[in-house]
Amino acid sequence: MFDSPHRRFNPLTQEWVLVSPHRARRPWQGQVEKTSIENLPHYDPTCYLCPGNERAGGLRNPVYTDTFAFDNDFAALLPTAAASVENEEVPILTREAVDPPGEPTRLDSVRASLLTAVAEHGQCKVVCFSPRHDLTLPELDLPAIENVITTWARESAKLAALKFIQYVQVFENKGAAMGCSNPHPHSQLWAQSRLPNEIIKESASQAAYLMDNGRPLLIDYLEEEHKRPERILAANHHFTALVPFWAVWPFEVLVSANRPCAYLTDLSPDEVRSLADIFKQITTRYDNLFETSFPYSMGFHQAPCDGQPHPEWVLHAHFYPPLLRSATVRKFMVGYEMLAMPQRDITPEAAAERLRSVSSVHYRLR
Ligand code: H2U
Ligand code: ZN
Repeated sequence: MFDSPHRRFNPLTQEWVLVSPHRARRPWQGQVEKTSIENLPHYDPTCYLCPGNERAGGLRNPVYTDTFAFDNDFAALLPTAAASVENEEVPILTREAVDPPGEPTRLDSVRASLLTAVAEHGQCKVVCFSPRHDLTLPELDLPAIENVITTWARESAKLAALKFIQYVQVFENKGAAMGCSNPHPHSQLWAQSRLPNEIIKESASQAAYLMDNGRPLLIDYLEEEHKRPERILAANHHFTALVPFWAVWPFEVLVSANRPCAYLTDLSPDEVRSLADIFKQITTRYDNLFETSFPYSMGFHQAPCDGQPHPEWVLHAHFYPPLLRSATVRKFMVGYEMLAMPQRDITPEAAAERLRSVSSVHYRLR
């Protein structure tokens, strides 16, 4: 069945993807990506993220020695019109102020008119992985990756503690192909007062599944996948990495906790170590696939921080890389994908096989 065109269902988003395996060999004469610059300096005096340098907003970075978190100078979300929530002098906006009593709090329940707009408040942070300008995640050693994860957890918790925040998105855009503005290894946190689209979908699906089956959706899914490990890339006691059955991007990867857990802060030190190990393995295999610094957008899906328990939620990360065939040929989500539904040629099983077949030692460290 998987040799001919078929559709697969994503139970997290309740959306379908079209798979056309017979098309994987079609010729390509379109755009090729530039390969990334491989020889960066340890320190770049013109980089706005390097230690001690001045940022675009005029503030100066400290001479940091491990991770470094700061308020985004060009934040997409603001706590109030102009104030920073970290400034104790300024009154902090509360949920009540954002959502006056009696007002709907979620976008899915806002259907007042055909022209609907509601205020969105939030805070955006940038987290640098390392003072080194030239090291990406797979090139960091395990303790450094653990430190990145605990920084994400700590910064998420600080943002989630703000009364008006309902959700914290941790993500990394890596590589010029993904619109990343600077090769200095960094990630972002966007915290906001209402749930974003993907979280509305995943929340509803996971809650409904738990209600119907008495078990979390992703726990059942992992059990199913572990029966026949054709899509599994790496697994340890606490986490599993696989190309999901319903993957849209050619080399999409899902990294899921093996137990229900809502937030990055729920992870024990052992679990953080396990997650760092899985991250290092996946990002190393990515880079080795085309012997290039593999671009992607990656991010964690944590439960909403709405003060409610979330037994349905299983903390996970999605990796969405754009490359298809080589370091220079990417997949475009255009035409049919924009107008109808996502479509892929290479099967998730074939993608997993290719990722498993490359070395687990980074090509630049060999
Ligand atoms: P990317 O992860 O997509 O490269 O974005 C980098 C972020 O860094 C971007 O959101 C912020 C931009 O607003 N930034 C600063 O906060 N200060 C700066 O000096 C430059 C970039
Ligand atoms: Zn730098």
